Amino acid sequence: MRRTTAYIGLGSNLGDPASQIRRAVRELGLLSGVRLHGASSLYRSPPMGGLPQPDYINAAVRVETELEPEQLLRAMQQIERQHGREAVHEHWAARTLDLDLLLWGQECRSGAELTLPHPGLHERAFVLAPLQELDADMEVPGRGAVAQLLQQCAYAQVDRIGSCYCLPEAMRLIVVEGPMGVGKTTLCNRLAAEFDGQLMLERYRDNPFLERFFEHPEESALPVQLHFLNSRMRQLRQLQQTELFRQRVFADFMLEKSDWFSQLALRTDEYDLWLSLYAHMSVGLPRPDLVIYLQAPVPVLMERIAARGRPYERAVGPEFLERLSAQMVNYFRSYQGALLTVDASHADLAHSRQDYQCLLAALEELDASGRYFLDPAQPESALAEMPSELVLN
Ligand code: PH2
Ligand code: MG
Ligand code: MG
Repeated sequence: MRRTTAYIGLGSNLGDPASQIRRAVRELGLLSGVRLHGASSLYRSPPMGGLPQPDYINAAVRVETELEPEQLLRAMQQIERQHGREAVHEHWAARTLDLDLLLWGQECRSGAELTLPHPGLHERAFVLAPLQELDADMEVPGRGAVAQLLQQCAYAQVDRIGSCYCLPEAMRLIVVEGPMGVGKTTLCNRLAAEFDGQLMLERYRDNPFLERFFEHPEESALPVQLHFLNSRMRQLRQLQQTELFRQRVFADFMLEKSDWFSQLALRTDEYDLWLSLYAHMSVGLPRPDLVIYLQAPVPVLMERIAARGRPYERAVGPEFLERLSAQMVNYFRSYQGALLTVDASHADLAHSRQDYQCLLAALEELDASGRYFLDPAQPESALAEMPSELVLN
């Protein structure tokens, strides 16, 4: 079956525009012969066209479709009708939902029912900005690069107001965990930008004992672990004292990380000392509302570590990574709390918009106590409840 990449613009300025758009995005993804590959953020702009009416919320989606342009258009019109849009309305009047077929492959045509690319596309920032977000290098057939069109645009006023995806309100502290090399920090950064959250990142470079550790591991293991523990706890305390989660927080570590590493790195007598400090210092620190646990096999981790070339990571060998991974698997097997285990061995959450989008869609579905499993590289397999007897990795 031939598949074509198409882009659809969404707009609304009546009722609750943001939720209309979000709902329509889901509905487009459920059309048969259509697969959702990406949704832009939501953008607000003043109404173009001169009629006095509320501001618009706009977005765009990228789909892969087996449908011909006319078929896709009819399916889109069906969704518009389901959203209470009247079939006949004043030109450019306010509307609950407007779906425009912007691009269908490289198709260029002009007709009464359908013109491709969409005739207004190249001069409207509220269309170009979401398109550029979906594909920064996009070329609009017959018009040129989307980035340049956006710069030249007359209707320039458009503001990103937030993600097209919603996180459950109660999820204030979201932790991305996983072994070194799996992509925690990158994902964390991406999520914080997506949801306008605050970042809380591990400060491993500040650990003055780390350098010596690689030369004399026996001597420096304890101070290394104590420094990490102290630094992680301070960050969590600070969070608790100052912001108290006014903003959502995305962290690339959880406190237990200290324990996983200490168990591996310390002698038994050292670990006992470390543990007794840990046990009473960790009381009362904020707990994650959700842990996104990224997994990948050790060879994949080694490859990614080699590619990013951080010296302290390079010193870590495959045996250590095996043991660390096993430690985490063991910990999360009996973890109490919302947990999304993500198979990151084939998915590229840092670069693939589609894989990342698959994760965002999954996040919307979570509830506060569930255990879930997701493989973004298998888009057909939706979010699954985690089997109770799961063998991870
Ligand atoms: N759509 C219109 C008319 N005017 N203005 C903005 N800002 N956004 C729209 O989507 C829009 C509009 C007719 O489809
Ligand atoms: Mg329109
Ligand atoms: Mg329209």
